Amino acid sequence: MTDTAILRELEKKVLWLASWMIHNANHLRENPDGLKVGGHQASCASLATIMTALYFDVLRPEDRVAVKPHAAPIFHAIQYLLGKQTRERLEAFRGYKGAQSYPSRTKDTDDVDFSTGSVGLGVAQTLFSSLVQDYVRMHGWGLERPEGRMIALVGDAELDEGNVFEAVLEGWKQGLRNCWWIIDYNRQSLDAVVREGLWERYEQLFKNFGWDVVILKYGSLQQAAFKEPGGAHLKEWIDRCPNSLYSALVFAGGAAWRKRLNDDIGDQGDVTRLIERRSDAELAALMNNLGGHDLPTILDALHAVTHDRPTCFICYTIKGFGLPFAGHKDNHSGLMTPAQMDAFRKANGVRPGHEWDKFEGLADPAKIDAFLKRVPCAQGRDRRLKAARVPVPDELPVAIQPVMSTQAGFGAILNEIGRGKDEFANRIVTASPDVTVSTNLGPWVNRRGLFAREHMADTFKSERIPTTFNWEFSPKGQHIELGIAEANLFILLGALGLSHAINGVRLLPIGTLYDPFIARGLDQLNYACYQDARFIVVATPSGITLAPEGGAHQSIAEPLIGMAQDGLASFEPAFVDELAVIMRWAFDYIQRDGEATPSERNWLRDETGGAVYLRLSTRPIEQIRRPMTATLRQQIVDGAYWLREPGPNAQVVVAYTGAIAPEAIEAVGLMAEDRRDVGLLAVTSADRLNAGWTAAQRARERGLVRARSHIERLLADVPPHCGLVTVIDGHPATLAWLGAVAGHRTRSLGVEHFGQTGSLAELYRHYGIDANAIVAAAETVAPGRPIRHLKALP
Ligand SMILES: Cc1ncc(C[n+]2csc(CCOP(=O)(O)OP(=O)(O)O)c2C)c(N)n1
Ligand SMILES: [Mg+2]
Repeated sequence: MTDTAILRELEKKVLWLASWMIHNANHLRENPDGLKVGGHQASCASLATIMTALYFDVLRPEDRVAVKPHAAPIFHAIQYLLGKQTRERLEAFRGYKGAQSYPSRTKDTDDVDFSTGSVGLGVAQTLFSSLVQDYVRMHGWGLERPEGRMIALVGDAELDEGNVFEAVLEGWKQGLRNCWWIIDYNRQSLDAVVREGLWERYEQLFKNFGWDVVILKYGSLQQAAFKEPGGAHLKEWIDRCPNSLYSALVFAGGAAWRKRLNDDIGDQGDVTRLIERRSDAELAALMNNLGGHDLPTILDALHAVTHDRPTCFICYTIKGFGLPFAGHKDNHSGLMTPAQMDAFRKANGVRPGHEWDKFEGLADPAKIDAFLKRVPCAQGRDRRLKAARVPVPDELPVAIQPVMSTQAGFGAILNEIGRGKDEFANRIVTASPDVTVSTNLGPWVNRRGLFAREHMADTFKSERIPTTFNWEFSPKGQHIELGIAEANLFILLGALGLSHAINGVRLLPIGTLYDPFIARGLDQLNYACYQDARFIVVATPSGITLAPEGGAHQSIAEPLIGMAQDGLASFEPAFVDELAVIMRWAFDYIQRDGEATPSERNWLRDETGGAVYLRLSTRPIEQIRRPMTATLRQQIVDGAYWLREPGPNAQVVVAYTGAIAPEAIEAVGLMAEDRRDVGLLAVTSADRLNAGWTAAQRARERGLVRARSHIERLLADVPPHCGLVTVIDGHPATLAWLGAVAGHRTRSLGVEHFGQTGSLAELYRHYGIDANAIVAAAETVAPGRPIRHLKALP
């Protein structure tokens, strides 16, 4: 048996197993909820041949792949044959702890390299992973391993997603190498058949950005038929045939092909004979033999790439190839009926009861078994690499000015780190989408330089023109400057933040952007977190506090995003000493990979680690001179501390977050004469406070009656009658829940509308988060005599 013959058997097997897995989940397994299970049998089928060629032959252990979301069952079937997936998980496909509907790095157990699901993101992830591989190797790390190719199996409709092209543009700027995108050009999306001639646009586009483009249109049967007399006419007909008609004829089968071909070109002698020489089945096989379903064509094309240029393969395929609904435009969610499945089972030579057997129905099990054992990509160690943690200094020194913003503090802290020659400073890599200077990364970049594969001098510097920033590129630079596409920033952070697992080399990535533009890359941020990538994102400026900067740049929802985003710990410090503590913790936190058991101290799952979001501000505020004690440090990280502890008879507590601190402090001062024992709670992380509180409640409900979260301890001695006013330059709901912790009457101030420009005083008054508004709110939740310092409200 030749290797190609074995691969043909495996292709059949893979399609059978994927189809059976989906069938089992829908028709055989009990699904009590009345919900559709689904499974994308058609989407799987169009990639079955390409994935067979790739996984069983072309891939090398160092290559990494993002599989089109809907081809997950094919992927799991392949891993099953390679001994990396269990039958139990296949049987539980889409069920509890079963194989996932879309390949998942974090939830699947069979070596998923990159998660997919939100179309377009996995595609871009491979591109940025190639850049990160270059970054790592250019810095002299990981050279003991061979260079891998980062490969995306792309659904053609994924190319509708703009993020793919943002990535292509960035890849061109950065000198992308070792990246393959294999497009499953089945000319179908979810709803319908795609526009004619898209391949020509793609071909031009990719070539424009420096990619090689390889088109796999005709399979080897077709190529042979084109050489027969009349073959040229057949080829011409195929080339002219609209996508929809081709799909419809694929669905209709051999007799329909014959009729249509005879009607269109059957009067041309040679070609008539070419058609007539074939039975209906043979004719259908010929017409269905597109490049993407022809093993020899695919293998030749993939093996022919011996260079490192980025390469796009446009592979003509048929959605549902080999299945009864092949080519039908409605097949996306199509499932084979039990009768169709039975026929398919027989066609595959599978006996009832032997559906999961690896070698059932295969021509030469012993040979195939031996072949599977030597499949190149399954050789060697784990695909998930490990990298030691980079030691983080106990403290991050920073010279704190009497009046300073958190953004300036961030720049100053990194500038200090930038002086270092140690491993810690060397492993930091920063990135920014064209806001490097305006987010205060300038001093760091001056020290550490920009990254590029080739040296590029700063022309201003070489021309001796005075300039603040040294914009010099080199392979040793530690800042990756991106174009203004926040989507790319988050995908890059995802790739940098997985370098320990993909390249075996740990990086400490920091990305900066303006806070409102988190929304621009939000799905990418979610995607990076979903993959458990580790990075620090610094968003600044934020809120309405950026005042004259303009209404369009104000952010409201981001604190809530910070709270709700899984895998992301969010902070919004007010003072630079807090920021230094949080950043030190963050550098450690992003490297953790321990157990998910909550700590009894704060009920957070801190040992698991995660990514970190810092919401900073450009507002210079008066800093507090104070010693940084171990307790304060811990409380800052846990999410809150008393800036002024409320007395035993406290009538009002003000809880604030971030740059609005001076207004909260002022308001507390204004109330001091008329309300007793006023407290001031500094909330450095609403996210962590809230998560700890929720976890502690859950623990109590499960019987751990003594479980207490950090916020519960902080509020434990605040008398029940005390009113609570919360204030943040962001959505008021961020802190509103504080009232529910111990049942205090609460009024939450924040920003619900945005867009006005002006001075800080004007805007804080306009949106009702100034000292006056805090005092007025306090009066409503903490009755008593009028507060004398309450200024007349406008
Ligand atoms: C961001 C996003 N939007 C929408 C969807 C829903 N969706 C799933 S598959 C699909 C069409 C995919 O078509 P294509 O990439 O050509 O794959 P095929 O099914 O043809 O294999 C859509 C719209 C999604 N998964 N992600
Ligand atoms: Mg498609």
